[in-house]
Amino acid sequence: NKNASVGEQVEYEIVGIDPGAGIMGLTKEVMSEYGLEENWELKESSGAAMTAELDGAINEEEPIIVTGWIPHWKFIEYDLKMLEDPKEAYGGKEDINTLVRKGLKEDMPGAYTFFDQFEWEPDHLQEVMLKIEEGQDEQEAAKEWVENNEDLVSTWVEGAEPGDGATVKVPYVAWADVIASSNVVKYVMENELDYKVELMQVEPGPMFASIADGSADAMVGAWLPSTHTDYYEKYEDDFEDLGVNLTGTRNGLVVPEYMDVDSIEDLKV
Ligand code: PBE
Repeated sequence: NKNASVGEQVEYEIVGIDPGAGIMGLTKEVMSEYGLEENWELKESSGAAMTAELDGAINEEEPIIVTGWIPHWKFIEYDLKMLEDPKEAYGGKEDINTLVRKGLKEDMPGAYTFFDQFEWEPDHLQEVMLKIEEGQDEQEAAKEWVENNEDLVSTWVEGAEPGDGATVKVPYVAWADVIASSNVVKYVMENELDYKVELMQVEPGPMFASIADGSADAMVGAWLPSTHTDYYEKYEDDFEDLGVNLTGTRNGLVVPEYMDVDSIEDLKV
């Protein structure tokens, strides 16, 4: 029914992802800032289930609202828009930082140098995400991207001592962006620096906790300053922040282009 409000069309449901994701907490705050907390519901799901639901809706040209973030392959695959957020309740543009455990510099100086120098652009990350989404093996996708971007990659490994086969543990959450970046890190460290990289798939809390307690070595998916504030502040004294590895991320509510809505404010009516 085209005359129904957006809320009625989607039954007042926003399709979210896993409950520990920063975007879930942010979305709850956004809902209360825009006065949506009474009528609307944020459904828990997962990154993969959310994109599957989006895909199903788009195939039927049905209305849907999901939590979304940039960079993400879904913006290449579909015609989507991120709703305007005039109150900047999602925090606007953010960065992704690299966090390492204390003592990494002394124990594995080459790995530390690599992580310190690792930095790329949203378009790069999006290319790798799309290859993986299209079904390419994660390490194959990383390999292909690295081979096409040797100049940039050489700046990451420059001056880094090889690891003589030492193992570096990298925790990651199964969000498309973190899967892609962690796999690129693994490919480069293993093929250009003689490290062995163990990727450990975990929940968001343990991703931060394992760096703080030293049971893992480095993570490349800390979204700051808004998305992961709570985790960051909780463990801040117990890790080393190596700074930005990518700049220009965004969180928001995302709908297909064919929906007649442009701003989060329009959800109120
Ligand atoms: N994300 C992607 C994560 C950070 C990386 C936006 C889904 C989150 O919400 O915590």
